[in-house]
Amino acid sequence: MYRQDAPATQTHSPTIPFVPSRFSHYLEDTRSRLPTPLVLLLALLAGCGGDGPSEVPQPQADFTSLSLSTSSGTIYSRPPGNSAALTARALDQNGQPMGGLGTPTFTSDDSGIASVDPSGNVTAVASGSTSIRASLTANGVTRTAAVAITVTDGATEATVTAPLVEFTPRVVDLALGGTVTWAFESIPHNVVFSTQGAPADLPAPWSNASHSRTFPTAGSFRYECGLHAGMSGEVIVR
Ligand SMILES: [Cu+2]
Repeated sequence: MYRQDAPATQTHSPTIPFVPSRFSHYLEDTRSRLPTPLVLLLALLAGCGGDGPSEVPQPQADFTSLSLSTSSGTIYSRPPGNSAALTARALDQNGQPMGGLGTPTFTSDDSGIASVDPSGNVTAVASGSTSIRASLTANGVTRTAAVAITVTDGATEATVTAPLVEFTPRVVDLALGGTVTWAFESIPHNVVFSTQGAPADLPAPWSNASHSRTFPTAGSFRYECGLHAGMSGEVIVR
């Protein structure tokens, strides 16, 4: 009957005006933030004649998000490559950077894996995965961002091939005490280290075979092929 109908219409009626009113409010906001060419022209004309500071209307920027320079990254547990610098930018509703909102705070979910200083410099502590978070409160709102950080010791074993006249990969990242195997195909090559403290050379040219060297000390060890000028590689041991 009548009392049954009334609640049914009332259930819907509050939402119908609610949505358009919010929407039109949003449109109004957007319009006021985006100056039309006419407004800009008027502003320029006003600026020409005026002797005070320019009165170009500033679109209202809302602090909408915090953006980090990367969303994920891998660093090594020991140098080189054991740190990374993160930068955080405040962005407005159009994705444009906003200045003057202050400095974000950085925190590490697990400082036993990676630490972070107040400037956003991340330093590896031990192998594992964690997240570094940035947070900035400005204009009454707090925005956060996170980056997934992996800390790795490097490989304990690596293989370098040379199907043509290039070592592949040219640079090997090796964990301390790790082993590199050079596996050559039909083109003969050799391995002659040019860094002091490197393992013994593999001077005799060989093909269709492989030879290994273990790296017990940390450092960057460069080597060359004595048969092909400019054919060089590097083993970075951490
Ligand atoms: Cu070679």
